Amino acid sequence: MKEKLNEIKETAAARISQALDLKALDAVRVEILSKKSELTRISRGMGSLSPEERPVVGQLVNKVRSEIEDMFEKAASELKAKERAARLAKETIDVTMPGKAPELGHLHPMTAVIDNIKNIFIGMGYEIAEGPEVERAYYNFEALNIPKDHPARDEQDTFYVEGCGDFLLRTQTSPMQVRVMETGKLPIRMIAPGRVYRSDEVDATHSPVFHQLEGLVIDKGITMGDLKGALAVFAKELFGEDTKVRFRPHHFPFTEPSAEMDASCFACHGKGCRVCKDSGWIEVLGCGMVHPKVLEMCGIDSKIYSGFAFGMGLERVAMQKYAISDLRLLFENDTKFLKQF
Ligand code: 2NL
Repeated sequence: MKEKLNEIKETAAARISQALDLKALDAVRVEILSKKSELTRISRGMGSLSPEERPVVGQLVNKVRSEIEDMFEKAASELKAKERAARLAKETIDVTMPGKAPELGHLHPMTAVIDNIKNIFIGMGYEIAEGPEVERAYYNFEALNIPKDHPARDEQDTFYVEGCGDFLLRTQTSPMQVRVMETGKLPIRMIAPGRVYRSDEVDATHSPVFHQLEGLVIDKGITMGDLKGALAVFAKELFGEDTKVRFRPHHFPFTEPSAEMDASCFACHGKGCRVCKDSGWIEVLGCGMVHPKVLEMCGIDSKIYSGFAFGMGLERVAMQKYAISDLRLLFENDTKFLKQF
């Protein structure tokens, strides 16, 4: 019996040492220790032994079983350690490998210019008013002293909402200023930036959709001097401290008198270059004193209040600032172009 048990123990040791992984070891465990194994069979057969033999053999069987179980435990922990070491070796990360740099985005040049101009006027105490791009024809034209037969309406004739002649895509941002004047809250110091629409063919300087920014200041005693002062400060903030401005007489239906403002060229400081087309000046905006008729139509007493207004095309400002020669580049969203800014 003793030899038999020794043989079982040796077989177990040999089979365990052959198991190369935990799964194989489990299979060996079933073979050696399960209910159908030889060892179990010996334990079961103890009933046929004499009362003297029984405790001796029982002790021996239990000792062998416990020794075999210890061997399994030891082998299992060795195999576990081996498998873990192998997994760690396989999962090693080479921290010296070059990484994948994430692509960083940035503001579109139009957004950058709009933010820049908004911030200049916020700094001077102006409020920002934004409103509908589908507008009442009355706010877009009549309230701005552009009646039905006015020639300016041809130039700006635009996209009307079908079957609803009273609504159109706004051709300028002035309707927003009319809306603010109509609220009756005075004084007013505001800018209205946003998209506007004209029925223009696309070329290097035209687009049926573009951005405008208009400003309006209304209070008692506002004069052309206030207009010139405010816009000269704006030009310095936008183009640089040494920027000079000049005003040329002009005509707009909604202002009287009206003017256009040029700024000395920020690129060549007036000497003449590609940016200013050799003139030394760049055209920046249109402006004027708000027409008394416009004030009255918006419910403001023109004998007590006066004001100035101005408007500029923002694509043009962006093109000048970044020396872009074709407006279409600002709309095409070609990342090869946009990456430069
Ligand atoms: C330009 C010129 C201008 C205005 C816009 C305005 C608005 C109201 C009353 C009076 Cl509600 N004026 N806006 C005034 C003068 C010029 O824009 O060349 N824009 C691109």
